[in-house]
Amino acid sequence: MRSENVFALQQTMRWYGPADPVSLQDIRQAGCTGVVTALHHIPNGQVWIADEIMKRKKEVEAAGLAWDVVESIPVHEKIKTQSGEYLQYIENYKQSVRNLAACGVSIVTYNFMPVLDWTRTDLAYTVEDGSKALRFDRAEFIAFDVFMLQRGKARADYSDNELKRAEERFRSMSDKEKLQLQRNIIAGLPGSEESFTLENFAAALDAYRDIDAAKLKSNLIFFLQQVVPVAESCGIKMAIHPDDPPYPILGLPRVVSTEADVNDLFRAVPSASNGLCFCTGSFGVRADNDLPGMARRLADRIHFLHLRSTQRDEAGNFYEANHLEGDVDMYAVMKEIVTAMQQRKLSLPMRPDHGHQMLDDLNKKTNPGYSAIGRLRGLAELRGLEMGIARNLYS
Ligand code: CS2
Ligand code: MN
Repeated sequence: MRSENVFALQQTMRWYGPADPVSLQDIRQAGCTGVVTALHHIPNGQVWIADEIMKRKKEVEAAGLAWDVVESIPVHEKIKTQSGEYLQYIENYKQSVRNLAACGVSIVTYNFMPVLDWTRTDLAYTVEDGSKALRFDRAEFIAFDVFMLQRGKARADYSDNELKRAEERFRSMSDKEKLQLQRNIIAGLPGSEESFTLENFAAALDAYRDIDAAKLKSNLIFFLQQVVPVAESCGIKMAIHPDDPPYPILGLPRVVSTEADVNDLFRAVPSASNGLCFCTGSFGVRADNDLPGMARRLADRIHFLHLRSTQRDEAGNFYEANHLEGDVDMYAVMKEIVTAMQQRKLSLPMRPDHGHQMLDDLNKKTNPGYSAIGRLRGLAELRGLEMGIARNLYS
């Protein structure tokens, strides 16, 4: 028996807009009821005007899908560093939030990672079955930091052993491989709004020379104190995406990496509109993040879910595993989510986050992590897992 009263996940996929090689029809056929998208053509910091929002919304709806979740309205670097015109950028952010609410969009995802959004060293790592995954190789990352970027204080961040391994790796790489590594790290993965060359990257890092974790967190709290009341008054839920990977990189502080970090934000601005995008793949890279426990304890403030898994090793490398494999106990996480939705009496939007490049997609030009078939596989598995758990618990 299927119970009418069970609250189920709203299945979505990210869609990068009209230029995305994955079409709205593809997303619909994957079983989604909605998309998660952003107005990527509007430069970072500018107001999203209602006309542009409505245009996108109508396009999505014409394909039989809904647009409830924005990912992301980027937070301008000047807001993160509290410099220059940052107060104006915060005003612009508020106006975008108001305009989205007026157009019927209800959740805004964003992140507060300095300079770089999500970071990987390898965008086409071949796993045993021949599909391709995104991977973070610590030795290569250190090689980039110490030998290519030649960041002044870099060596102090790593052990002698790590430096030795990084140097060996660097020596063994061809010029082509070095260039590819540099591109992978700083040229900007899909969804990140910034793209750098080696020269302007160093300048971007330098803007943080006097900003430690405490200062960055207080800048984030200031931003929330300004934006959350506006969001609350117009019915928007803000959902911060955690750091990926969830620790400081390249000397830059990162402050949304653990449950304690999230609780600091929730305590500082205690409004339901100050919420979380629970990304299991990002949080899951730290062995000390208890994902099912976080899903349970943070439940009241989780407004959006990114479900995927990673596989880490002792050397600090990780790759994106199949959605039900790897280090994330997806069964335990899903059970908490299904239970929380019944308690809160609501359906949460989710997306399978990234997926492997596989099957026909191996011969196509795809956005790393965002090819259709790998995400369809992840979504289908997650959907089955959810249904099994929900029927077992509630029918
Ligand atoms: C990435 C990011 O890890 C991820 O989910 O795809 O683009 C992420 O969506 C943004 O950092 C959220 O603001
Ligand atoms: Mn994510």
